[in-house]
Amino acid sequence: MRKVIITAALTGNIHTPSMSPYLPLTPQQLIDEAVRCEEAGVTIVHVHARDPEEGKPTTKVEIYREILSGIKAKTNLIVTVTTGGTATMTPEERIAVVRELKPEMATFNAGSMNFALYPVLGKYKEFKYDWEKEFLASTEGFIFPNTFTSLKVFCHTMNEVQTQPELEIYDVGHITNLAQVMREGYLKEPIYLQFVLGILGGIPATVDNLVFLTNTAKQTFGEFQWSVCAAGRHSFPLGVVNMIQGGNMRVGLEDNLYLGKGELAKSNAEQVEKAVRFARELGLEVASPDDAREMLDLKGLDKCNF
Ligand code: KMH
Ligand code: ZN
Repeated sequence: MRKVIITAALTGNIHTPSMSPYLPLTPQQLIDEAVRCEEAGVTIVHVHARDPEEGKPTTKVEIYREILSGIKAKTNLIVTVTTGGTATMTPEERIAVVRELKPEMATFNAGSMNFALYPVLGKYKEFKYDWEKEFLASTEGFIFPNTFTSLKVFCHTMNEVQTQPELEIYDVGHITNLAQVMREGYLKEPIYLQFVLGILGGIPATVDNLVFLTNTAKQTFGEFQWSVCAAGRHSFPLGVVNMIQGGNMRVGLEDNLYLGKGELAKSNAEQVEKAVRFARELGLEVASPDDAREMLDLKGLDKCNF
């Protein structure tokens, strides 16, 4: 029976606290969510940290350390740490969390793009914290910078500390970018791709586009393993299509706050339970963290620095 990797992206840096009371914000809430996700059968948790006071995304390595060591103390989960950073950070600052904590996996965003959230401002009238409105509005002028120079900085550190990159592809040109850094010897096989569909600035979330991305990646790389994460209501349908076509699935409140139409998910674990049900209905077994360590050739928790 084929084993499928289910990832839960616990909080991200897109959604803000006023959008859902269930969005985990503090280190303890993130650790508790990871434990609940493991109980629900998840394979990997993807972690962003937030400032515990106001829930604003933070890049402080010490907060990451608290979250990652808390998750390690209570679970056997693989953690994929974000390197998305913030608008003003250099690539060296964005990769600092990987250099310090040496996780098994970390994100690797494969190209520059507009990354806009401002249209949701029309949906929310009141915000709990001042920063939320300003942050969402500022994305109208935001370019997510991932130049070839920064891709090489990310590769350099990840190779050095043996962290497996999860290669985030938001549009078809990002596959070309990865092929180029691979040709130049910076990126090594085996590779793990995450197709991200439905971001305003990236490829729209449709089945045709997912198949197009998968086929283009197959023509470019040959063998690889991959997952999909799709924004909002597209999360479950495209996740299921991807499992059918041989890939893996990511869920979580980072990408989608809902469990079904109009129903907020009360925890990441509710979405994991739903993804596990879909996988089993398709005759797939969900990979344990140790299965995935083997499938993705990861170095193991004992080699992390947290
Ligand atoms: N937030 C997703 C759209 C990262 O953390 O570096 C993509 C993501 C990237 O998860
Ligand atoms: Zn993320």
